[in-house]
Amino acid sequence: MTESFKYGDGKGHGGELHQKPGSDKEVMTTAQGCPVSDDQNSLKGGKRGPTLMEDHVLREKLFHFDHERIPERVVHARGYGAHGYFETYDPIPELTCADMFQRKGEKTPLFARFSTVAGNKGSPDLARDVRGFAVKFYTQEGNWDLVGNNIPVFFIQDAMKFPDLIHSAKQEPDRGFPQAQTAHDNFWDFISLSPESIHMIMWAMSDRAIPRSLRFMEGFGVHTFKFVNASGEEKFVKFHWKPKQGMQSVVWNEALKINGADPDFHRRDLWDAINAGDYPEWELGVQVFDREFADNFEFDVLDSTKLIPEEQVPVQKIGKMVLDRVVDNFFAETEQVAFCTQNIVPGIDFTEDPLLQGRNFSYLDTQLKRLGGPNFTHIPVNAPKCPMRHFQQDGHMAMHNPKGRANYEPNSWPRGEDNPRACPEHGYKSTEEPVSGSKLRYRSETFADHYSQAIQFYQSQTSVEQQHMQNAFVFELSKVEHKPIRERVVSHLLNVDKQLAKGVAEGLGLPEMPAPAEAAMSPRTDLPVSDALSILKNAPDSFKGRKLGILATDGIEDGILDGVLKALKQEGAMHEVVAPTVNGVTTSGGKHIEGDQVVNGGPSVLYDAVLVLTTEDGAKMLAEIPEAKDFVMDAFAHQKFIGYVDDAKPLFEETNLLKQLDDGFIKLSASGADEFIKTLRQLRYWQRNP
Ligand code: HDD
Repeated sequence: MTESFKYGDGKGHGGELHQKPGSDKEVMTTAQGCPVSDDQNSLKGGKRGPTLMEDHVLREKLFHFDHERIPERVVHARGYGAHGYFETYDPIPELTCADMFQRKGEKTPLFARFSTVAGNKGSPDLARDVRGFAVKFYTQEGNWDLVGNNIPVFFIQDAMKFPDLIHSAKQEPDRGFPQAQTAHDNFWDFISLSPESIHMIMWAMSDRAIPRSLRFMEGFGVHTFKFVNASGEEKFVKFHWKPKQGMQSVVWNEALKINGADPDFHRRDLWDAINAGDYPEWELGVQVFDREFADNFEFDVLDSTKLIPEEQVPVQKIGKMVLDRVVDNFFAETEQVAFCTQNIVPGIDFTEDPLLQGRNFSYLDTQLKRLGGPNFTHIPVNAPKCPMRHFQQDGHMAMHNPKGRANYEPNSWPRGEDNPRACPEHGYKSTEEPVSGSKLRYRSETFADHYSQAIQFYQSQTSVEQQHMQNAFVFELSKVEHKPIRERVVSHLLNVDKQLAKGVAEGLGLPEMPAPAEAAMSPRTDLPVSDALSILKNAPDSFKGRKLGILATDGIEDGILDGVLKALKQEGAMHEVVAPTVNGVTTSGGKHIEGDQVVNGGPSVLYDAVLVLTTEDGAKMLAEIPEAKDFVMDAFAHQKFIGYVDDAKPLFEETNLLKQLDDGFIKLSASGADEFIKTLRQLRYWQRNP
């Protein structure tokens, strides 16, 4: 709904209207404004019908309902958005004349949308998938759309291959499944025949593809762009979003269970955090480098399957994004937002990256299909917040056609707001770039190294992360039915890491090791480890923004509960009480604590850590409930910290955990809450190997 016009406020198009008696603000009307007397019964000839064609209220209601859906996005259909602002740190006029970076502390409004790629609109949030990270900045010189992902590289080097990549990743066309997952033959067939995908596939099999929260992931512009300053000097730039909340992912078994327990896990988390005033923030960082660096860099900076390690070109933070407002209406904003990579502003320019050039066509084109006409820029979430003056007119759903007589150039009518002209001095100028050469379909030799950065990525992970990757390959390939495809993937892994390939081959029970895939260039094994590529090496030292699940029964000690809740609040963390009934529990002191979840509705996978707060009788009762047993056994298997009181032991005994109490179990006393929360800052007890 637009900001200026709300249905039924009587201000539609001509200011205040005279209100008829009885037509107060609560009276329902048709879309034409006619008051409705009954919206539950159709108009009939006789009490039992037939229904009359004359019923304009029924016809309008059904007509509109029949047309509620628009085509979902062909990729990134499942997404969630929020409003916020970008705050500029120090001005950077020496790098770019982009208006939003010129004034310290200035706030630029923005809309961000996060998404999974492969799944349809109703698919679960915790699919193993790349996450879209798209931001629309409403700058004073037009909208800038930075349409990135949570992974800094891409599967393919040329936009020509995009439809093939996506066809292979989505449901197989004959059977229409699997949904929202790449664990199937077509995807791995394509990957195994496209060595350029191997670097990205290492990322996709890493924990990056199963983030704990949209708030806990990095974002990347992926391509190399250009910054241009007022004197026309240009530099290359890569964009990074760094979450102030720190990075965190789930483990795969947890992801599978979250999808069942709460398919909306990520969107609910973002909604809850913003509504609770815990606004997520990301710093925008730039890697800026010149042509000389680009010419000497090991890889082609126009190749989107490569990154530039932060250790080689540091990330300079230039501002931060704060998401502080949820949408009023999901469809109006999140569904209708139309990101286009071609939306850039003076001070920023494209490079010849062939993936980016293809995207610039595809996004504009797709919005026409999705939103039904060329006037999607009139939809409030897409409309720039700066003045717009042009001669574009008419078309479907034109909400504001230009005023005045002039609608063509050149014209001799008086200049003014209604009769604008192009301005060579201040208008957008593409950077000058000499272009020559024969017309040809070609992949540059400088794009030919497909394994070196895959090796570097793998070597930069901790052993826990490497193990997760190996497990992910085994899981995905175990769903592939055609054995030669499995073998072909392992043949590529042999070029990345022999141990990894061996582990995957063993996990799949391959009868023999295939020969390594032929490589166009011999892979480099000497690229230095880049710590920035690991999640765990950069884990936050805080439980802020995380959630503790408290499994509670009647009669629990007030002192312990109060201490934990106080310490959580101090840390900026949240909690939920999981109780035998959703009515909650009564403490030994007689206090009533509301339940947030009932035991079979709040499994421990929904929480970052758990606490079992019970009495001996309570624990015995929990020991009889299968879901309560799963609660602690899953928390244990997912390497979570488990707080407990001595009385919880019958539940641990029943689940065989009593023999396995390790340092990830923390016994709580009335004074131990602060220590407990401090321990939770480590987020997982990785030493516990399931
Ligand atoms: Fe794309 C949507 C990110 C390559 C064609 N893409 C889309 C969205 C994101 C990305 C975040 C969702 C935007 C939203 O929330 O509405 N895409 C990327 C990244 C890429 C990339 C980071 C590589 C660096 N995409 C890419 C290529 C093409 C497309 C090469 C086509 C040549 N992408 C599309 C699209 C979508 C889209 C079909 C679907 C819906 C939409 O655009 O608005 O045009």
